[in-house]
Amino acid sequence: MSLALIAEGFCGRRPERILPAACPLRERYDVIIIGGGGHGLATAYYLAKDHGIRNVAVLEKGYLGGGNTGRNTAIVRSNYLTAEGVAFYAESVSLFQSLSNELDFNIMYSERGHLTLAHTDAAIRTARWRAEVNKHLGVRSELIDPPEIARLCPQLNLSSKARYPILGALYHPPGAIARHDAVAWGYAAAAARLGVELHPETEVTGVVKQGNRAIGVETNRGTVHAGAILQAVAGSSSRVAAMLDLRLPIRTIPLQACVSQPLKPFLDPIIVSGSLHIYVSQSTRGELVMGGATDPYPLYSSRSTLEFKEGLMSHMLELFPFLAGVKVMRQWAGLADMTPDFSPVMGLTPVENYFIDAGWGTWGFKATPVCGKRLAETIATGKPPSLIAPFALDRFADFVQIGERGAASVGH
Ligand code: FAD
Ligand code: PYC
Repeated sequence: MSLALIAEGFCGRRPERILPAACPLRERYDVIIIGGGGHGLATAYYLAKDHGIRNVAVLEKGYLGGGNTGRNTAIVRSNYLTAEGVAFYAESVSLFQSLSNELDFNIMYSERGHLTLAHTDAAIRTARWRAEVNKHLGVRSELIDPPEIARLCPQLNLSSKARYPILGALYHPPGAIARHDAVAWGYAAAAARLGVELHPETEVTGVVKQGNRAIGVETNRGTVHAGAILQAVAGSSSRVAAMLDLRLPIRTIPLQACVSQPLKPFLDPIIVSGSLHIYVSQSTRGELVMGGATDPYPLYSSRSTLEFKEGLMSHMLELFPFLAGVKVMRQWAGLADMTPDFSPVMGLTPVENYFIDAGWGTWGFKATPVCGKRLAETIATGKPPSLIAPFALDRFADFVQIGERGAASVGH
């Protein structure tokens, strides 16, 4: 430890505030964003920065970033299956790569490479399919064989005697992890510097309408009017949409995750196994960040279960037998809003001036920057740009779904 650091500890100076202190709610804003997760905060930032719309309030019922943004396993990638999905997530990866500089906030972006293991012929076929779609759209992904997997991750159990031997993998070099809280704080701080108001502990309890037009929200701190409203509430999408009698094609299912005690760094790439229902990366602190399938039933609860942990650990040991004896340190859960096609819902709704960002299931952290940027554009211009137009709510009525189930890292 340097002397300067020790001296700093004794000088009694308080750290600078990252976020501004609380302020009263105004009677009206140009834009109200319901939900202070990464998506809501990013949208507020791009509204102010790209479109000069600064009279914006983000209303968050708890604390900023305390929802799924602070609960995810922070994996960023664009190795999707459909052309619409690949193009959309590729823009997000590109925005993530320069986000620390853009926000002047270190989001600890760490490019690790992403391996989706294939244990069956069907999984090899899907991996090849994804690799071809990715390459066609300029995204680096390829199908690799076990010797190449061993070179990238020598610690993996590649024995042919394993219960599910590894036959190959989809390798996606740009796959990365980031510090999820820092993404929320970085967007919040940058938005606040541009004049956006951030209101934690402000719960939206109703939406005020005039005919078919949304004109404001009711909150636990009173009624506030707005020129436009965006709902970006992840696991609460159906409940908030119900305030306008809007039905969404969404089921809400808990998704759990956990971390191990810190270990000496040994795992560089992110590893996903669909057959074993497990994914794992090693954080910069040395903890193994692990998750698996969603819970087996819809539920509004973020409790953790022993059943999940036991299943996950037994599968971890099939991939990394030498980890027997390592302890799990923390376990938690978030609420995944699952759509039938495993793709999000973004853009206009049947209610005028009411925009939606929902259906982020188990895959929305990686979309935080692109979602914010393109929804800000949608609100500013009144028209969804071509990158997000395919993800409109009315695709379910028109039967033009964007099937991404085969590219979800999480089992279902
Ligand atoms: P949130 O961060 O949940 O923000 C929504 C906010 O709305 C919340 O803070 C909530 O309090 C607030 N809110 C709700 N109702 C109201 C109301 N009435 N009034 C005011 N505020 C309200 N995605 C990936 O891409 N990669 C991953 O590795 C990954 N891993 C995951 C692991 C787990 C365990 C979980 C649960 C999810 C994971 N995800 C992952 C998905 C990802 O976390 C989410 O899709 C993403 O965080 C959604 O961001 P958001 O800003 O929309 O939601
Ligand atoms: O979408 O890559 C992902 C993911 C990994 C874990 C949860 N979601």
